[in-house]
Amino acid sequence: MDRLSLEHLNPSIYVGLRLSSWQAGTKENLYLHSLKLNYQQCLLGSASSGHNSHCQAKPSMGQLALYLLALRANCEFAGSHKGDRLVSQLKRFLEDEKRAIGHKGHPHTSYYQYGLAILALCVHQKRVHNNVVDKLLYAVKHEQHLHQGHLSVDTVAMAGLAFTCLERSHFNPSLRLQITTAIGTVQEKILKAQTPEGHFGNVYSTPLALQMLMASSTSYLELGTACLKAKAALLASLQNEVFQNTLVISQLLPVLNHKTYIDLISPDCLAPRVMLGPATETFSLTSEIISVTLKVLSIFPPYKQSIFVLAGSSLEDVLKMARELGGFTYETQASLSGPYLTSVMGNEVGEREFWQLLRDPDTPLLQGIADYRPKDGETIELRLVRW
Ligand code: B12
Repeated sequence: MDRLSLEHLNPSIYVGLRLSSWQAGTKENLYLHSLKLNYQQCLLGSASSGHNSHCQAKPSMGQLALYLLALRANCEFAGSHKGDRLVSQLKRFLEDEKRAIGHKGHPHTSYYQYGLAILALCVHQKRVHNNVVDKLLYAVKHEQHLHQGHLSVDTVAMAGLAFTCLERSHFNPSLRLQITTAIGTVQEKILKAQTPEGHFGNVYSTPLALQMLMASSTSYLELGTACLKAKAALLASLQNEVFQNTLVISQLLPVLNHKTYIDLISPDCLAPRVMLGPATETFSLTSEIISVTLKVLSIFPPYKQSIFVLAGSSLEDVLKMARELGGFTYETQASLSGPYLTSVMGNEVGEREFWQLLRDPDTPLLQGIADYRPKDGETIELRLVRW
């Protein structure tokens, strides 16, 4: 929360904190204030101040949706003139995405952001057309449209949260039956994705999956054991310091407080929360040198190089070192999850392509370049793939 530049402002952090059992006093108000300034300026073109030059990129549909969730987390409705314009913008985004799905078979952004946008409008008691909801219903039913044929637990969980809000709010009454069926389908898919350790999908999709199950379950008995097992697995992961990324932590905090995004329909802003102490940073100083092999086979000629870095360095440190040594270049883009790798050796990603991070032989990493810390002797591959 100390980082108030637009690059780091993250509405998801505010939502997570407000739905947790912790509070950050005046810092929280300042953070929401900065969110409002930045999002209004960048999205409404700031007619009052006449410039929006510090907005590097306009917030995406999903970012606008998260901003609206942040307002609800503070018990505000987007009722003012400015709020109404933001709601209209989000509805327009959704309409465009609906058309993209019609033409290309998938949205420009992702079904994750599509679900998030429906959820955000819903908690603000704003309705969307049946045909917008219909596209998400279809995608959940025919899952291959969601994620390269694989089930993305995060994406179905987000869709499930959106459906649960619509059902609770009695919106889209003519789709009621389909919405209820879809909620059941999502629950089933999440439960089926439970790993032997108890995670739904992987450790980082478990917080959203649990939110979905907790919010939608009518009979706690039926979901009880699976949820308990998942919670135990999460607590174990917490002890092992697996949660480093602020965005995933922000999705986890509500769950630890028995809350979900559905609570934003009527949030309890007076619930007592415990004041957070000052942040303590732990540094592990070491002078041990490790070797990490970096390889890129998606280009010609292929690149393969051993890089020497201090033990405990992140993959981003390895990439920086490789660049310093020469013969390797890369670019990143700031996102709510941290730096996202967009280009390697001048090869920018095209539409629905991404630079996948893998550990040899063929294991996709579960963390981004800033969070993943390779071990001595590891080989990391950067691979340009379609999704
Ligand atoms: C959609 C999605 C993708 C899409 C993004 C493309 C697109 N046009 O949407 C694809 C399939 C390409 C993708 C790739 C990756 N993803 Co992803 N992704 C998601 C998902 C489902 C939603 C993100 C989103 O839209 N958020 C909402 C919008 C409003 O926020 P945003 O910041 O503006 O969104 C952008 C970033 O999230 C970025 N992005 C997507 N994934 C990741 C991962 C990291 C580490 C970073 C820094 C950025 C990033 O793409 C979004 C669109 O521009 C999340 C699920 C979740 N629980 O958050 C996982 C999630 C964020 N991804 C994850 C991972 C691990 C990855 C990869 C590192 C996998 C890999 N081994 O290569 C790569 C990124 C590699 C890189 N180049 O840096 C993890 C991160 C866990 C963690 N500890 O931080 C999550 C939580 C999924 C999970 N449960 O494992 N992802």
